[in-house]
Amino acid sequence: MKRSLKLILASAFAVATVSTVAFFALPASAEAASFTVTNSWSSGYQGEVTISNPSSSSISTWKVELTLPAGSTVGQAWNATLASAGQTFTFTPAGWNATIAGGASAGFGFVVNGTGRPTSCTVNGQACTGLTGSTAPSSPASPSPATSASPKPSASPSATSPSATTTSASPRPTATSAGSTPLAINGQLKVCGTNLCNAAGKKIQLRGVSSHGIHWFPSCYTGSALDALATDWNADLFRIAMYVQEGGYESDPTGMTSKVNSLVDQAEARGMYALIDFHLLNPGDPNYNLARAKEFFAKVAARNATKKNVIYEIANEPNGVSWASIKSYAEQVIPVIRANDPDGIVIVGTRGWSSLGVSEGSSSAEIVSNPVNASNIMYAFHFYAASHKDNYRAEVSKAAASLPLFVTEFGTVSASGDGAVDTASTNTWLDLLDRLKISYANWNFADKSEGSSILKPGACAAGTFSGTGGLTESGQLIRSRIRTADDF
Ligand code: IDC
Repeated sequence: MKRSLKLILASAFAVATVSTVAFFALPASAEAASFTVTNSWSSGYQGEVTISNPSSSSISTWKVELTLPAGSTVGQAWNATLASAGQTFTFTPAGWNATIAGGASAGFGFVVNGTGRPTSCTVNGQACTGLTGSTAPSSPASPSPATSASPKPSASPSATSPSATTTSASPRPTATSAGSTPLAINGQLKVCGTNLCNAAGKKIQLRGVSSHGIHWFPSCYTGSALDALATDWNADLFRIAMYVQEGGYESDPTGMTSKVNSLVDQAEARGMYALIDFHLLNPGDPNYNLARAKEFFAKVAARNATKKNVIYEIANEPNGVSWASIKSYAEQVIPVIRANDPDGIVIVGTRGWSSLGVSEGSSSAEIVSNPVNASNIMYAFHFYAASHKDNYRAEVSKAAASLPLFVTEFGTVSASGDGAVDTASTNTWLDLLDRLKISYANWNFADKSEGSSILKPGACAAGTFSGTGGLTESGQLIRSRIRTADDF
């Protein structure tokens, strides 16, 4: 089966090349593709294919074919056009990503309904890497918290960075003379036009980090961790990622609510803003959790109503669901918050994993033409620097002219949360966000062994939070960006 499929693909490819001149100059093996599973759950999974062009000349189009075992189908794709014949799913360019420059890469993603992994994956007839070869369902992705057996990083600061003692003792470098905390300087925030403004009406940007799932990494969210974020990192913002599924709120509403409240207090005591993240992910339709969201937000909004440091993020990453459904969810949850905490800013997740719709083939236009009917709200945008590049940046630049945006989560790595740090793309992104004064929180402040972790495995148990000794490559990059002076 596999062999004959390849033969068919090879001849299809030969036909396709007739009209694509740039292909003629290429060796047959110029394109390479890798398949990865970026998320999985009991009834399906999310995959990504990255197509690389290691040659020095550009290629003008591409075609990826995936074969899935019976019982599994591709439900949707983004950044690609999907066609299917039987169990073979063909992905061709979305329109804007056909050309891949020499040395560059392009990628697309998709959701599989069913747990069978591809039995074959080819790009322009060449086999992809990264196939598991197994059709067995993988267990749902879940992190394993670091144990005390994990290797402990050295506590000594690196030669190129100031030591923890020096940095935590130095005054916070702000643009004001107060030498005070972000919260003391800015007070109750509000949305002004397409920006975030402080109590005095000045446009500001908050920069900080997101926790990982707070139920998985309690030793990463201690008083000394938050001290380091406030005084060594000069972070303005701490996002409290409360998973709803995967053992989170759904399993322990009372315990999770009190963990969130305690972290709100800890951030407030250090003068940082706290972003309460209702971290829904799978299922991607927020309405699945509507009753839980109303119950949770009624409680946290009432409890924290008089605080000035709380921002509410009501839906981490809606996916596989229309903007109309997300908007309907938002218009039911926001009144619950407003009834309890009238002046708290609410951030609404957007379609396609908070990609403003781009990752599901849509765009911010669907929000601009049909915004959430509420005031003092912002819209979430998420990116992972190694996966989401120029076309996403272009969308953010365009959307920022009409919509108040908040990057409540981003990673320096691929959308899987793992892999290599893409320093160039991260810096390009953060330069753009700085220029547009868009606030951001980096995923993630935890010490799991994955590329997006800020802390090295074992750093939380060891309490190595200040300085750079306990930081991963991603952590060092993010700390260096966040600790520069704010423009408050
Ligand atoms: C990832 C974590 C990983 C965990 C997985 C499932 O990094 O350790 O096993 O979730 O819970 C998101 C999500 C965020 C993901 C992250 C990386 O908001 O929960 O975290 N990501 O995949 N959206 C895009 C990427």
